[in-house]
Amino acid sequence: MKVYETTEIKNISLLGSKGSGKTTLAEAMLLECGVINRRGSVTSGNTVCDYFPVEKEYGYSVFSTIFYAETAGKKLNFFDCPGADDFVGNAVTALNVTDAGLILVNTQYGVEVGTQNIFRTASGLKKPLAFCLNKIDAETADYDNVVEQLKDIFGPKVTVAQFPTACGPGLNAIIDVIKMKMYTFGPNGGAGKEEDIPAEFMSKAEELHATLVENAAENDEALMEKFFEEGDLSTDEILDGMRKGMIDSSIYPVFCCSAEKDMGVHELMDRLASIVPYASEMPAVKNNAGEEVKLDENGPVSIFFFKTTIEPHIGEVSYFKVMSGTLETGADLNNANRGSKERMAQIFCVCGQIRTQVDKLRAGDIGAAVKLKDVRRGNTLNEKGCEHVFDFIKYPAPKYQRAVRPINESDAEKLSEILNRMHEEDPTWLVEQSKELKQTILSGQGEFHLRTLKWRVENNDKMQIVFDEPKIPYRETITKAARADYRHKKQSGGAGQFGEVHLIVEPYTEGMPAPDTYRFGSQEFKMSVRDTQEIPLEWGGKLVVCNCIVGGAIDARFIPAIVKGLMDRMEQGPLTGSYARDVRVCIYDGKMHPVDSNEISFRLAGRNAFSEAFRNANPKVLEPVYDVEVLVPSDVMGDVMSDLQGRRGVVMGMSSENGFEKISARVPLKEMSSYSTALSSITGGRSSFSMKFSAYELVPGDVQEKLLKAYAEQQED
Ligand SMILES: Nc1nc2c(ncn2[C@@H]2O[C@H](COP(=O)(O)OP(=O)(O)OP(=O)(O)O)[C@@H](O)[C@H]2O)c(=O)[nH]1
Ligand SMILES: [Mg+2]
Repeated sequence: MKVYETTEIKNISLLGSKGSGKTTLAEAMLLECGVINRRGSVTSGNTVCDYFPVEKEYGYSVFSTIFYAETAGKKLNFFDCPGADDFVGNAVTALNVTDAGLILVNTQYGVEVGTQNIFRTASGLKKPLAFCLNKIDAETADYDNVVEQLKDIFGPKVTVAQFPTACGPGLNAIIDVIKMKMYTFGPNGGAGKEEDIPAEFMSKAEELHATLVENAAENDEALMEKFFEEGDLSTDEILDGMRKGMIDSSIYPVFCCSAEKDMGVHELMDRLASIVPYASEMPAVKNNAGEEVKLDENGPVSIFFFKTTIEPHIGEVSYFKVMSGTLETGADLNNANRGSKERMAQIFCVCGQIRTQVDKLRAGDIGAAVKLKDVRRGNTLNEKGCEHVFDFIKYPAPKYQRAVRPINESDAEKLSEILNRMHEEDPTWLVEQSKELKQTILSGQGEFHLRTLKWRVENNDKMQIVFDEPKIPYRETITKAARADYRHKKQSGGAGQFGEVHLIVEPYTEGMPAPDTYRFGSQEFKMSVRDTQEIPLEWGGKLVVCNCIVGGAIDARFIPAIVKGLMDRMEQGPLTGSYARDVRVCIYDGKMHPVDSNEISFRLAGRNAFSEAFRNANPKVLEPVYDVEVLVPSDVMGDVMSDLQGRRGVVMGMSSENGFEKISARVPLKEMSSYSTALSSITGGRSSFSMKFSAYELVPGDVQEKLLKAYAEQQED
């Protein structure tokens, strides 16, 4: 295989809603480039890109698959990304290492929520984007209508570059308004035959051509001038203008094809080779030290591993991008993250599972290595003397959680290993051993996402696992001041135990004034603070302890033991056993015994005094509340709102965004556990949502009662 120069490499993500035809298009591209000579299909489970058993089983992509196409003297590296929102992590990775995204739209359905979501993700990363309207051979495809929809939603930068002469099963020609030519196809597709545009399509083509030329020229003064003088531009000038416009997203070209019939695929690849910006034209990536790292093939060798997988029959495969320099077979590199050394004994270019060994890969290129010694996803490897570390991929927060456990308890340790390995492969699967909830919590992007993980554990690792409802991390706090004394006294045989603690508890808020005078009934308690200890709690909030002991009622050496006693109860709140937070305690009096006082006595006295005071201080249970954002089509907006209200949600706002309604609400976590499934059934899958922890808030009285009752019953058991 030819060694491609940096200026001949273009990296492109294939994006779009689930089922829009990305994997099918990839297969057609590979056929066009001669990588395969018989194409597979997603339904038969024999495509190059969907090669994992789980993908064959389900009939959709779960992972992004890398392949390349050599066309028009260029090497186009593609990432076939899964379309389902649940697997968005793959698209995020792909977008971060590619220079542009091609968003496929299923012309049968038009713009879907998945189209919108990926558009938002990609444009958030400032990636150049083009659209490809696929499935124009389908009975119900209406090309012009979908183009109008694209313009309505994504604005006037949407610019038609091609259109079919007729959609539907009779599809046999596409008109390209860049070159002003028609391409006709035989029944088996392939490269189209270039012909003149027939008279009946001429005026439509000319009109679209004029808009295209204007939009392409807009970003280049020289082109603009020429366009004004001559009223037109050459094909090369248009392509050049389109490429420049792509860089700052001032144009979204629209192409079309039938991936299934392989019509327009050849022409699409050819145009992409011209209009996708060169990596060197895009803003340089910064290393962790904030320095821009130019894609210089003569620079020091630095490669970034963005993905590792365990592949059938091979084991670990690690994928990387050459960030700088020219990587050669046999290079000795340093792993900047792990401090280890690694020899790149073999390097490959890949098309799914098909690997081609190469000698060199230049800056900007994508490669793979197998069975490396010590390389994890996210690692940077450098040649001697180069110290880059890259960490530029930011993944979305999880929005679906389940507790997970093996059916066979003795598998617990093995399961934890498996889950950590799965997280290595897909960073949007998060695993946490929650000490608080006494559960292993698995978080991901949706039910679908976790279901594929379960499938893989059960089928690849042969371990049966179950998902449970995750417990809710409630908190406890108090809402008024209260006072309590406790004397711990024990006389049994030898040395006795004695400790007495008097304390006041009150709600703690940041910046509150120092304690002064408290009144309980007719009694007044005046504090003089000797010293204050602020303890930030691992689970959020604070415990603040003021030592207000006067006249040596309790020795200073016993204070730490009392604080330990308070912490015992903060860790296991008196109401429901949940963590307590935001309490200020003034220890103001007590008693010691010259012989029997010791640490354990004061720890117990502190713990019990605190429990009693806490119960008298109008204690409340707090629950985590999340900010939830839901995107839905307007026709189901009412149903989605009433469902949210049924979940104790408070709607904070509504707005329209690119043709969809966006609802912002605050909803308790307890009510969100089955949300992704419920939302999907209300909207027929035409929706998406995100959620982010907001704050702890008091639970309503009836909910608190239920929780207290449940805890009391559990304690009795
Ligand atoms: N009629 C028609 N069907 C197509 C075309 N392209 C893809 N399909 C069919 O659409 C279905 C989905 O295609 P895929 O290639 O799996 O779609 P995808 O975008 O990779 O889907 P995900 O990986 O789940 O996001 C398959 O049954 C394909 O055969 C096309 O151009 N025309
Ligand atoms: Mg796919």
